[in-house]
Amino acid sequence: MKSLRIPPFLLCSVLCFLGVAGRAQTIFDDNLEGGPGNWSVYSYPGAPVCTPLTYVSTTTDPNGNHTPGGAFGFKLTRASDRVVHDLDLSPYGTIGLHLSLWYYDAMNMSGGDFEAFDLRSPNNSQILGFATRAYADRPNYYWCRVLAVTGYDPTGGTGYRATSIQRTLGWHHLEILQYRDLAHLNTAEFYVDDVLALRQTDVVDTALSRVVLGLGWSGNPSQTGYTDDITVQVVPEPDVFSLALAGAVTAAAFRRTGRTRGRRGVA
Ligand SMILES: [Ca+2]
Repeated sequence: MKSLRIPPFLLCSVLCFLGVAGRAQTIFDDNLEGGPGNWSVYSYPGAPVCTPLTYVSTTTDPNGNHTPGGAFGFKLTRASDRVVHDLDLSPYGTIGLHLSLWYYDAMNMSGGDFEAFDLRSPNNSQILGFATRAYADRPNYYWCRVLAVTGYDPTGGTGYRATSIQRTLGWHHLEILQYRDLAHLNTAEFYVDDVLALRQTDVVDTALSRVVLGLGWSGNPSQTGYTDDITVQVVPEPDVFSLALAGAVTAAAFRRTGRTRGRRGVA
């Protein structure tokens, strides 16, 4: 049996392609060790006036940092605390995003203590987020937020959807994945500590370029958690990559086969 010889340039191209497909591209990464300068206080016409999250260090807040070897993070205190970071997506075209952040849940179960984190469009037409709040019917569970859906909305317009993942004291990894490839155009996934909290498949497809930390609504009494290590990556488009890769491999095989057949024909 003949071994398939792949030209070095093609092998390099395929390996490079696999590398791109297998490694998500990070477009924002903030462990808050360099200060709070990446974040600005949320401001929107008609919205309540917001306040900044408190930049803390472990000298005053032992639970205020998640970064290994680091010392700084954000503390959520007032319910009006809310900051944003706007992403420049112009170099990327149509992409989905993967927001990863760490959240210290202080397990404040008093009514109205409410911490929220989300990815959203700058005009607030779409919001994909997490919330922790002591709702009367699910007092210690995570909630996910999908504001705009193409199907029936059972949330009464708030977008808050219950999960079955219980809150516990301490640091937790919250992740939101927005897919925008054609095969998953309306899909978003939410994970808590690597466990799927919600997969929504009727999400209105919208470019999301704003990261929001904090509730920002003083109708609630407080926020009492911490957040740190906020990262945004481009969501690989598996079908597109797979199709392209399959196409490249098929093309290589076809060229190989074509040459072989040609040689046989000559021989
Ligand atoms: Ca930190």
